[in-house]
Amino acid sequence: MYDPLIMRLLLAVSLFVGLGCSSAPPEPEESAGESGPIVVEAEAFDRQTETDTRRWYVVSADTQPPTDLRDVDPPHAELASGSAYLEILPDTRTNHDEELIHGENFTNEPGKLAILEYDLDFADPGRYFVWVSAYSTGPEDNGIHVGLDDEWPDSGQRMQWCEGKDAWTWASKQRTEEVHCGVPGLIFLDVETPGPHVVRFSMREDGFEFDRFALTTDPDFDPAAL
Ligand SMILES: [Ca+2]
Ligand SMILES: [Ca+2]
Ligand SMILES: [Ca+2]
Repeated sequence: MYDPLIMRLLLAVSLFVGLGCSSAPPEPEESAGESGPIVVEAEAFDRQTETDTRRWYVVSADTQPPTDLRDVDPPHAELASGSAYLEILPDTRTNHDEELIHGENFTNEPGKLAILEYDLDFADPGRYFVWVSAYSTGPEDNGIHVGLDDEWPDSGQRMQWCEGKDAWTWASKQRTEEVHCGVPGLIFLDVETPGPHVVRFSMREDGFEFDRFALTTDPDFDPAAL
């Protein structure tokens, strides 16, 4: 297991170095929209809860989930950021022919299964769009929910990936009744006050593979810059 404190320190150092290498002069943060994204490694979580049915496991060169938990695809740590990621296991539904069991291998309700928690300090309040880098190999491992503190807002439900199969892929799209592959711009958290908050992710589909996430006040954010 990675020490979350060490991961945070590494993240802080990398952000510092990244800022230091920038050729642009520093600008005063006149609005939240001009501040850079908050980027966090998924495996640097602080806690997980609601783990009786499904839970998140670290996958890296040194750490493998228990082999008795069903997982049909090979590990993908080599190309993950930090060479590590999280996966929800067991993965008992990998395609439409396998039985969908609500509350077990799927849940449309956020905050019910396999909740990850990240203690973050927000310098600025504002609307933060949530981007997640995930690795999907099938049609039933590509959904997750996100929430803030004790709230699971509509704008954090049903993050969805369709494009970018078999690769680590950044996305920020919400699955809707009309658009199953997701609509951009609908996934966000409204942070009302500066200071400490808990960002939380919970399962929608088992087998979800989670590398890192970014929070940005920029509605036109391009994750290719990361
Ligand atoms: Ca898998
Ligand atoms: Ca699944
Ligand atoms: Ca990672």
